[in-house]
Amino acid sequence: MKTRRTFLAIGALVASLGFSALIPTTAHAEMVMKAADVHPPGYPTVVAVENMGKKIEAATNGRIKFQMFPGGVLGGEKEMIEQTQVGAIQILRTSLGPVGTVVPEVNVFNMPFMFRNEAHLNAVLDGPIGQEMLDKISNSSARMVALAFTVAGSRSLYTKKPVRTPEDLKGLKIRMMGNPLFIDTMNAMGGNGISMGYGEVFTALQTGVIDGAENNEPSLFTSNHYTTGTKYYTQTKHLMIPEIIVMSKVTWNKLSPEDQALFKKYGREAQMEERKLWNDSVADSTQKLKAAGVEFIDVDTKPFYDATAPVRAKYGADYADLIRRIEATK
Ligand code: GTR
Repeated sequence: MKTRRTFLAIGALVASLGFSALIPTTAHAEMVMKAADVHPPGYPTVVAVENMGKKIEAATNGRIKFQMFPGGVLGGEKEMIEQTQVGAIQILRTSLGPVGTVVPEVNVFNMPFMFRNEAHLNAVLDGPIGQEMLDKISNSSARMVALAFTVAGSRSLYTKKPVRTPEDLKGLKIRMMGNPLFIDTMNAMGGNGISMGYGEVFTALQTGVIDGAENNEPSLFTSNHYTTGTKYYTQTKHLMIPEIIVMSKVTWNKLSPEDQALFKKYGREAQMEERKLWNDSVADSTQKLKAAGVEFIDVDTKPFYDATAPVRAKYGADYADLIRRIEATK
């Protein structure tokens, strides 16, 4: 009798609130995952993760969905990694740059001039070495499960004065991502590496705290850094750093094996989708940067390659076998 009365009461409440609002679509509670990225809406990585979320939502009948927090609203990459580790962020797309401070082996991918070109990088990421690296991150103490890679082209220098040789970098303060490897890289290339979060670079360029930075075309364009007077974009292509989509291990451990498999499957699809979006985005932002007066300077990269040999020797010392396998990848 009591149950029946409760049932009727709930029925009346449902009717007064509108039917769909209170009727669960499945037997399980809904899980809304916070997904985060430093890049703005529309950026290839943001779109790829959003689409991954839509596929997962469809495959689970709305039981699991993503809520995207783009544009670094949840913090810089270092802070977002920390939040992911404790489970405050569930899905994160981050460069491997700052991950190298947490999982040292990742620094092999972060070394200057490690990959011959983008085709070489893609072959490494899509093959067994890429999978091993994802597993390495997942099995490390980093408390994140690495689901897939995204790509970010190559990073070149942008400065207020033209740079053509390592000598031209002398005395210039260049912002690098937070990882000692990158400071060593810039110092070896001839400049002064300054570690700073992505979100602070615009003001630092504007106020002259730094003289330049380095990044790929879509980042240079969408961050508006080029509007601060850094109109020389020197094609050093010194870093080709992969990125990853990770899930907090706290969240991962709450999922059924079936749901975990869905994340791996749609993560891989996001990897492939982002790559297409990426190529279009590079073409589009290159054209827009040039139209805005940014000068792309072609340089001989050999002096920069030679200058950074000690960095590869230092960070690669413990991983000679892995480096040999990467170099042998066609
Ligand atoms: C971008 C990358 C971001 C972030 C940024 C930076 O190319 O996609 O994840 O690492 O560079 O320089 O901080």
